[in-house]
Amino acid sequence: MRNLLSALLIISCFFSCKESPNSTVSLSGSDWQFADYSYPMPDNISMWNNSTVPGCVQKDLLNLGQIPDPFKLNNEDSIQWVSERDWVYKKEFDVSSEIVTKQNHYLKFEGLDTYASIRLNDNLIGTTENAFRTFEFDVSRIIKEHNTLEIVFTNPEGIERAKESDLNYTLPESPRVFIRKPQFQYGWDWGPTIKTIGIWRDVSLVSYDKVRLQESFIETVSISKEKAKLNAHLTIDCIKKGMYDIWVENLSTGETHKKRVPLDPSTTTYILPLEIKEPKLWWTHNLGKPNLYEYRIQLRQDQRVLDFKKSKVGIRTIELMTEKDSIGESFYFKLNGKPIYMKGANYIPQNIFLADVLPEERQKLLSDAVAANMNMLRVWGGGVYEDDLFYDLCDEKGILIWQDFMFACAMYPGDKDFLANVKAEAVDNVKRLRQHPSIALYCGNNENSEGWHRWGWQADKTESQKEEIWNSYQAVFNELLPKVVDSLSPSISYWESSPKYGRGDKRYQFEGDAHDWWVWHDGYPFEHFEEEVPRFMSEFGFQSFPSYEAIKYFTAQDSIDLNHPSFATHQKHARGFQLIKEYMERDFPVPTNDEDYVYVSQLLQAYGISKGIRAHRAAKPYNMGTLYWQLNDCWPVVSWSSIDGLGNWKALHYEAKRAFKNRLIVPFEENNILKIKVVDDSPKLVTNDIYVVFYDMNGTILHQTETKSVSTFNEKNEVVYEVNLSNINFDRTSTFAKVYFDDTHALHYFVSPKDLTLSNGGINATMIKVPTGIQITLKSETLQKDVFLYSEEGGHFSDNFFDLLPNEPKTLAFLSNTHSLEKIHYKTLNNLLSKSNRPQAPSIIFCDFSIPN
Ligand code: BMA
Repeated sequence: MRNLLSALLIISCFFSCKESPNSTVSLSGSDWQFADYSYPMPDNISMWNNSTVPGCVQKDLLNLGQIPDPFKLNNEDSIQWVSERDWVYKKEFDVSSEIVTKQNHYLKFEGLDTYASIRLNDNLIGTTENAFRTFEFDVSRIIKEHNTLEIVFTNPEGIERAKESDLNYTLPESPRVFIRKPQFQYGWDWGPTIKTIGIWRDVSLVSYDKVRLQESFIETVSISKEKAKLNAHLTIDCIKKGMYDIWVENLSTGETHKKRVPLDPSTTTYILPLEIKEPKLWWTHNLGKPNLYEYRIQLRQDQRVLDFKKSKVGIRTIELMTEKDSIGESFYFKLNGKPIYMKGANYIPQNIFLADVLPEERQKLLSDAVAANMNMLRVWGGGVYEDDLFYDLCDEKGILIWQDFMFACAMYPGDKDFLANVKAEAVDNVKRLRQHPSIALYCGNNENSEGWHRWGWQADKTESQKEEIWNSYQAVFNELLPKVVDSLSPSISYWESSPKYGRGDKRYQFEGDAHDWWVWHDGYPFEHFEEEVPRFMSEFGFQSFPSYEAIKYFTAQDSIDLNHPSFATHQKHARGFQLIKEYMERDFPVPTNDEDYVYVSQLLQAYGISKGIRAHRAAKPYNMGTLYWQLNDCWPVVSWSSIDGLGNWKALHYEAKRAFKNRLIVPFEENNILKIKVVDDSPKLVTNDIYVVFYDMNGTILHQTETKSVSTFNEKNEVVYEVNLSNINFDRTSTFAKVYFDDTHALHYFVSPKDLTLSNGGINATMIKVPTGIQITLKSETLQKDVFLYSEEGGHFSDNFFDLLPNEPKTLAFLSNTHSLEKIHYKTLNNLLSKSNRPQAPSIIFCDFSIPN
């Protein structure tokens, strides 16, 4: 579909006019060819095969059936040869005589992965060595009506080896550090090793006669209630001297600014001051509306539009506040002058085959982030600077982006060529992203500084080698990158490295952002999240198995078999299974049945991570953000994600949705006192009564506390309510407490899930077919812990992995194309804890109402 669209988008012609305007011809599509170009040459280089651009060699070979699906079984291992060879891509294309007669022509490549040399009609027009950059090559003298474009991709290995041997030491994580391409493709603890090669973003031919609007950036200069002052920075390439008109139209307000300018043949940047009266500010979706103003900028001459661009502008200020205070140093964001608590997750590329991500998949993932009440995502440094659509959607949906530069968990070179390459990459990408109101922060790298100081990387190095490596680090992350940000996007803060201090440093808890990997990597219990709360938690996580669908997909089996050999490549963490089991034994029953084990692994992940979220939010304003590791996957795998590689929500995503709501009630125990905090990120003040009811598992009230009037505005976020538990007679294993406040409530259990006394009554389910799927109402006479609904049919449950309270019916939807009621099943912790009494079949009442017309 995507390729069909780009193929159809042959030309962007601007309005009807006599003299033809500038044109952009898409050269993407499925009419490319590719061939193995390795030496010794295959017998017949004319053995060309069909290829699709954007894409990569691995995808093309897969489409041809020449390699097996690397997402399935252990096929990943058998496709490694592909990235060890050289490849050539070819496209023949015609250009209309109208376009060929234009003066200037550029071939524009938005993503070449990575070492490419490009020939047009047998002329070498350029070479590239950075997959993150956009390249333009002047082909004005070469373009014809019939053209042959050829791109040879050299495999990186030889180049990497040569660069490695230039140094008298080995850089940590070499050789990937020498190549500017997505670092996770060299293998990560949640991703396969697939070093793609090919044309991964669009290719086009840009042609014009007189002028071209090369770039536009509308910068907010100042904001008051009455007006926002903006500057439009317009970079214009002119090849024909003359008078031209610049029109800047605000399509949202109907105002147009016009300016006539004399242009000489050169590239000039004009700054045009603009204004918006009574501006509607851009807010994250949880605090207000993400208002956007749409602009159209045109270059005209004699009433003819020669070129134009459109952009959406959000009026907002965003600042990272790092100020010394009595504890250490703050780390929080101010949006439009107001401190804002960040809730979200770390984002990795949605598919290792980057060009495979469909627009609707982007839409879905970012809608899923909003649905889970996230207002920030961190685009992590081992992936890619995402495509324009990603940031457009974040702008529209009111999600802020913490943007890493693409460096992760390694030490990088600092020679002249490398620095020049990185500088060009940073300039390209900051220019591309700076218009987006969603951009909140640029961060130099992920965990490089922590790695250098804590992961033993210095052990085998001499003093002078250490000095050289650290100087290279400084040159990239403390000189080059901050300078680029400062010169191109000065209103956005730059942060050298995430985390600021590793967990071996005492300042971890008091300054900057932190990654808590005591939990998981160091095996600390989840309670550690409550014990050491940092100023901003930018990573913490725990693994779980993905959905049954994903497991069946990669094991290629109809049932769940956790001993299947394909887990050898679909669990990348050496101690992963062992850690899941150890943590499960602490807090949950450990099932012997594989399906149940997958279910409990997801409960465990949700239990641990939501414990962290609650602890972080309860520490507001000391702590001002919590981003868990990780939102999504790049293939089906056992990992830390809350949404699996097939787009299915794990228990964690449902739980994050609850824990990230603007208003969160946090009950916790200290010295046999049940203490309660009410955290509310919403700017609206609410005052209401709070009280707690203690129930047994059948819903009988054991105790109800006095009411107290409480307000959500509580600057220091103190405990607002206390219940002395020694005054109440209750059994910890068979009691739960429900805290009531305004229209929200919270549940509190007094023991770990595995120690709860749960009865094994069944659930009554009423199901009604509705146009969007099935409406389900569940009811039980006893508390049903962690109800998990699932179906063999594809679909999404509007709520899942929840506690069903005694005699409180709950209605939810199964959004699906299917209406087969008998394919919906459930599991509960009750069933697991009293396995011997497990009912043969759930007591589901099917009500097969017909779908209304
Ligand atoms: C963090 C990330 C990733 C890694 C994850 C889980 O450090 O930055 O590098 O995948 O931990 O180990």
